[in-house]
Amino acid sequence: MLELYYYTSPNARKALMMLEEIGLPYEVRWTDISAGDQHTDEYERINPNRKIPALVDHHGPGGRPLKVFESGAILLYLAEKTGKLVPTDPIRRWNVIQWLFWQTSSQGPLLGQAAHFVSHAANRGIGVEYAVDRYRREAARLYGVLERQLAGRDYIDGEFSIADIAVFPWVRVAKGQGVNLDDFPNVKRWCDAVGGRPSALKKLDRDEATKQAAKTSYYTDETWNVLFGGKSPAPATAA
Ligand SMILES: N[C@@H](CCC(=O)N[C@@H](CS)C(=O)NCC(=O)O)C(=O)O
Repeated sequence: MLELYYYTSPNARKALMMLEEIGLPYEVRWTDISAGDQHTDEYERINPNRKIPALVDHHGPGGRPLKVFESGAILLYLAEKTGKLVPTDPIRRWNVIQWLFWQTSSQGPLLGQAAHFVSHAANRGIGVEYAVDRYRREAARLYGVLERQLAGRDYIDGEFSIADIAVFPWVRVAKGQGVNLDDFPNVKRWCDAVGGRPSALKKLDRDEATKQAAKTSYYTDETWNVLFGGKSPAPATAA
């Protein structure tokens, strides 16, 4: 059995989409990061970085249980476990892996900062002009990289793979990063194609976990402090 520690955020959505794609049975363990669920001792034993997503495979390699954190590692683990969505040809395999690393080390973190300064901080009246300019520019650069890679290709590696699953959840929220997808026609076409898959998040958005998240007001004073204010609730002590 697979357990996904999940909250509706781009990094966790990658893992959810992958689970839908591969079709193995899984259960969602709702982890409300806006309430500090990631800061318990129990959760730290699953993800030492105290972030979502995390995956527990009770029948991992050799039938042994395995805990996996970091969304990129989760995608690669599930691809290897099932032989799906990562090519076997070594040249193509490494192409997919390098785009996966590009996503986890550049695209995700920098677009996250863009969204933070362009939208989340700005909506709270926190104006940081330099940061907004810097991350807007970097976001435009990253979308340009993706635009060029998608020229003449349906998907990042030609065929749909974990690279697309990693990149998509951040592109579908481009607006909040100050990016207009009309400026990146290849990316827009690709985003529509990925968003139209049966595993797509539009459909997953109807599930119970996501409905719960929609009810949560993400950025009240309290949730802002938990997520960005360095005021995490004190971790519960182990029993
Ligand atoms: N590199 C990590 C990043 C995980 C991450 O930043 N998760 C965010 C949600 S997208 C989170 O758990 N935030 C809660 C917090 O910062 O306390 C991954 O790709 O899994």
